[in-house]
Amino acid sequence: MSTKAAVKFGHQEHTQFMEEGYVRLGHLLSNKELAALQQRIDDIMLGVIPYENMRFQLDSTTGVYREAPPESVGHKGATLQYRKIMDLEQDPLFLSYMQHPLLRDIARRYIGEEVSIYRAMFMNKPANQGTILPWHQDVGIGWGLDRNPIVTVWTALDNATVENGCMQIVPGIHKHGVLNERHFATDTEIEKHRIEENAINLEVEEGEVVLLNNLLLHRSGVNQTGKPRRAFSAAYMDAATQSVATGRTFPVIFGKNALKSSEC
Ligand SMILES: O=C(O)CCC(=O)C(=O)O
Repeated sequence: MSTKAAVKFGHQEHTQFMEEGYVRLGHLLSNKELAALQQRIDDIMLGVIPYENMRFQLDSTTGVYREAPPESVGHKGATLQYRKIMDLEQDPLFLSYMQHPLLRDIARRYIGEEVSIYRAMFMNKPANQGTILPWHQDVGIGWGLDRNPIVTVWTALDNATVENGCMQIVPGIHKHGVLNERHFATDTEIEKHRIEENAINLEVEEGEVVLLNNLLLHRSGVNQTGKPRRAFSAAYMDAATQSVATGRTFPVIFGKNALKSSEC
């Protein structure tokens, strides 16, 4: 895929990623490529492009995380009210994006030659809806992996603002390691690390790509606007990473047995 701007990952980006646990990479996609991904995800939600083996979760109607319907394999009906869709590596357009040369360079730098993907995930805040996602890190026993991934690539498919439920992050918190093995931070941990005082809003433009350390604490709120806030997030990890429960490995994105978008 071609790039809209000269995006690079050099010393400055590496240093910010190390020090703050995140770095804004700019726009990797041309307007046309972004429009194609936006259209594709809507087509998947509406069942125009059917994927029965992906995991789908409808959004909550209350905004409360624990009240969102369960996520399970299979389409749940033609609607734009999805909260989450996983396993998007099955789609050639998303797979091709995940295999962007810059993302390959970043994966090579932090992970190595053989790289798999834990969850190629659409994260949606439907218009005037959305679910509060509490403070959490993308690591720990709750993730069920035999090692913690380090690198997540989060891409805004729409402008993300405070009004529509952009992510909030706590720069530098990754240096404290795993705060809670069960995924969500407790009130005590939030207080101890002065999370609310140190949090910043990650407002970004559509198409912007953010590299996140999986140890970076983040959260997001509801969407109070009449338009969706769509995003795509994928955790890149060592292809040897296994599920603790089943021993299975995950779809390979770079390396010897990497998926090919033409085969999907
Ligand atoms: O997009 C969001 O609101 C949150 C995304 C997230 O938690 C993730 O990518 O790990």
